Amino acid sequence: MTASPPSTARQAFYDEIRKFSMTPLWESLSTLVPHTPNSPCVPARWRWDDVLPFIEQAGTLISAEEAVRRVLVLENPALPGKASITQSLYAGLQLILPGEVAPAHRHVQSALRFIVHGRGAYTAVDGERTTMLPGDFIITPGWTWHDHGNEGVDGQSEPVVWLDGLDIPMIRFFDAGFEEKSAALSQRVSRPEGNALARYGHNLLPVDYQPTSPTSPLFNYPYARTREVLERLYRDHELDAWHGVKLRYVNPVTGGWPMPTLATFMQFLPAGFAGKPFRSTDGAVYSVVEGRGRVIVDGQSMAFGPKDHFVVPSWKTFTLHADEDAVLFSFSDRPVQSALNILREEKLDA
Ligand code: 1HN
Repeated sequence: MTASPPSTARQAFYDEIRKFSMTPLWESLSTLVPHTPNSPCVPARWRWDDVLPFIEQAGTLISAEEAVRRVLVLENPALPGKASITQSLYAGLQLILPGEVAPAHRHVQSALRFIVHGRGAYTAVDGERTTMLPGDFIITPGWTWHDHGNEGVDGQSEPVVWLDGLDIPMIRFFDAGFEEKSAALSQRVSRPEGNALARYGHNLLPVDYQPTSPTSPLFNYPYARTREVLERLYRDHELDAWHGVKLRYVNPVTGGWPMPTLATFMQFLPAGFAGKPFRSTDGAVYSVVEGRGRVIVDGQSMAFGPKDHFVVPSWKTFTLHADEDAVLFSFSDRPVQSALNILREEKLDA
C-alpha cells in the first residue's frame, strides 16, 4: 500500500508547500480512495458482567442530575478519545436510579434508547412520557425536548440501564450541532402515556395526520410486540441463512426507517443456528436481549450472552452463531448510506 519514501527533493518540496497549507495528493491517493473499505475500527465486545460493576460505581460517584446524562461511552478501542463506536456512530450505557431525573434538553442529534436492564424508568419526548421496559426501542427525534426519570412501575423501583445510540459523529462531521437546555428540570406532560402508540401503532393514522418530521411519530416500539412477531415468523419457517429471522423497524407513516440517520433491527437466531458469512458497508452495534452465541468477525470469535454489546465494523465479514435461542437488537447508519447511494452488502456462500 505505502509506496517507498519520497526522494529528498520531493520531501523538501512537500515541506515547503506545507508552510502554505498544501500537500501532494499523490502521496495519499490510495488511502483517500481505497480499493475496498478499510475501516480503522476493530470488532469489540462489552460483556455485561464486566460493565455492570462500573455502571453501579458510576451511580455512587455522580447523580444523574449533576452528570446531566450519566453514561459510560462504549468507545471503539481503535478510536480512543473519539466517543465513537464506529466512525459514524455513538453508543453508551446510561444509568438512572430510582427517584432520579435527567434534566430536559434538546439537541440536533437523534437518539435511540434500547432498554437493557431494569424496569420503570420513563423518558418524556415532546410532552409525552413512555415507560421503559427491557427490550423496548425508544426514539428521541432530533431537536425534541427530552428528559428521563425513574419512578418505578407496579410499586417497584430499580436501577435502569439502557443503550443510547446517537448520530453524534455524523453531526460532528457536518459541524451542525446545536443544543438547548430547558429552564424546567422535567418537561410538562401534555398527552397521556400511550397516546402515540394509539395514534400510530395500529396500522391506522388519525385521518388528517400530516407528518411534521422525517422521524417516526411512534416513539416506543415495545419489546412484547416485537418478540411475538419474531416467534411467529420463526414458526412460519421464515429463517434466512445469513440473518435468521431479521426484521427492520419502520416508521409507520412512510414505511421507511424510523429515524433519518439510524436504522434499527431485531433478529432471532434459533439454538444451533450457524449463519453464513455476511458483510455490508454499514457497521453495526448489537445489544443482546436473549440467549448465548458467538459472532465471528474476520476470524475473531466473540462469545455473547444477555445484555452484552458488540460492534461489527464496516465491510468486515462476519457470521452469527447461536447456542441457545437468541434475540439481537442492532443499529447502524444505513439510512444515510442508502440516501447517499453508497450502501453495499454481500451475502457470501463460503
Ligand atoms: C443525550 O442527550 C442523551 O438524552 C444520552 O439521554 C447520551 C450523548 C451525547 C450527547 C447527548 C440523553 C448523549 C446525549
